[in-house]
Amino acid sequence: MNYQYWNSELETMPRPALEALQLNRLKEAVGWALRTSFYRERLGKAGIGSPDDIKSLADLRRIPYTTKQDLRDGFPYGFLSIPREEVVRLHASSGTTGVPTTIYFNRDDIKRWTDNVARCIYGTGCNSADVFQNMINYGLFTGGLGFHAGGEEVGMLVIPSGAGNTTRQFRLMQDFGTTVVHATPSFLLHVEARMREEGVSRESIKLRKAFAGAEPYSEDTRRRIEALLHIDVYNSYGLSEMNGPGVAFECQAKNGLHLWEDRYIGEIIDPDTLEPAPEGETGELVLTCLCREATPILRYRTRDLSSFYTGVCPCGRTHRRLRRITGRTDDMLIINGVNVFPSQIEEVVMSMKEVGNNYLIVVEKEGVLDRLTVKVEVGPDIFMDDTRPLNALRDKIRSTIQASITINPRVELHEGGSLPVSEGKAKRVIDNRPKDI
Ligand code: DLL
Repeated sequence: MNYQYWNSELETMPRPALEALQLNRLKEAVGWALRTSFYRERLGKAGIGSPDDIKSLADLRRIPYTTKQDLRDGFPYGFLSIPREEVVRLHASSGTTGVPTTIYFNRDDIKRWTDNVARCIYGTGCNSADVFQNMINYGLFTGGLGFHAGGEEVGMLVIPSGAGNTTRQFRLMQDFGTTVVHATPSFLLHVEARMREEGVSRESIKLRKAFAGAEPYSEDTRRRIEALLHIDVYNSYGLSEMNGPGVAFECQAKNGLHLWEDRYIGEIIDPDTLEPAPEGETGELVLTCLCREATPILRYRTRDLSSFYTGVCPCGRTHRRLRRITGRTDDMLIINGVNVFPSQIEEVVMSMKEVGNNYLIVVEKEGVLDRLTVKVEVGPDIFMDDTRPLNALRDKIRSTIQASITINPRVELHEGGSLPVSEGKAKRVIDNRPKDI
């Protein structure tokens, strides 16, 4: 196989040189972080008052972890390290109780992020001959604009189709000869199913590759999408706190996701002891961002479970490979690519006085897409045979949840005392989605 590199010097850099680069950039990132009062205090307590206190990569472990809660507590501007006037963009992702975490970028941050995504795209064999349809949400979510910019940087013709609108998606593919798409794996399966339903022949589209990410999926699902659409599917991992997509990506060997170690430092820790996990073992991924000045984040606990492959990749890149994410250490759900914390739903439901004491969140597959149902017990003042107030309440719960998490749930109302009560810790979430589709 002819592997192509966006920046061969950086991507195949010998480990000692790569680690020297990481050390320099870590010092720079610590310098950025020390401009915020949050890190001045946190790092100060750990005896780090200047970038020069970082003498080797081993000193990384002296830096305390940063959590999503820390970012929430700092909302909106607590982690901003540059004057507001120098910020050119913000992105945000959901927080546990409605307070989002916000990431700011200056011009150079956007350039570095774009370069990361371009590196990922180019490494799968794409070039300016490709037509790239970006079938993912644009907006505060990082997937849309992140891939859009990366695709343009590679020189592809980018179609900003966004998510949804399934029929229009394959019309666009037919009209413009789309060769590459980006989507969540569940949306890719949905598009394929709709193409079959509507009798769109494979020959009428030129698709040959897809980038799929933003939600967990199995190797079986990858193979299924590849077989159904006759394309190559590449796994794409990222999170808003680390810019969004472009953090780790599969190369053409499709055997693990290269973590771009010149731009991020990755560690795998035991989530209980917070000590490093033994080499090659599964644990929580902790990431340090070396490439964003406006919102520096050091040793971020991603809550994602993964491990590093040992050994080298046949593609020749020296950046270590992460295994497919196998789960999370918190209760965050990813529903059709959208991150949802059960507490966000609880906050809505429990704020309504018409609602009783118990509720249940059910996630299942409907066709290839995820379906969210919220079952809610009504309070004693609501009578189950009086349909008008029931319908009004159902609509109110549905629209308030949608306003909070952007997903439109199915809402079921139940009589007080009829939903299952668990002894001990309440089980509020039932996730019936198969692990392997
Ligand atoms: O999902 C960024 C992204 C956009 C990645 C487009 C890939 C493609 P967030 O909304 O902040 O950012 O969600 C981040 O999604 O911590 C994981 O739990 C999950 N996730 C992202 N990619 C994958 C993947 C974007 N390939 C959270 N496999 C992360 C499994 C993934 N989980």
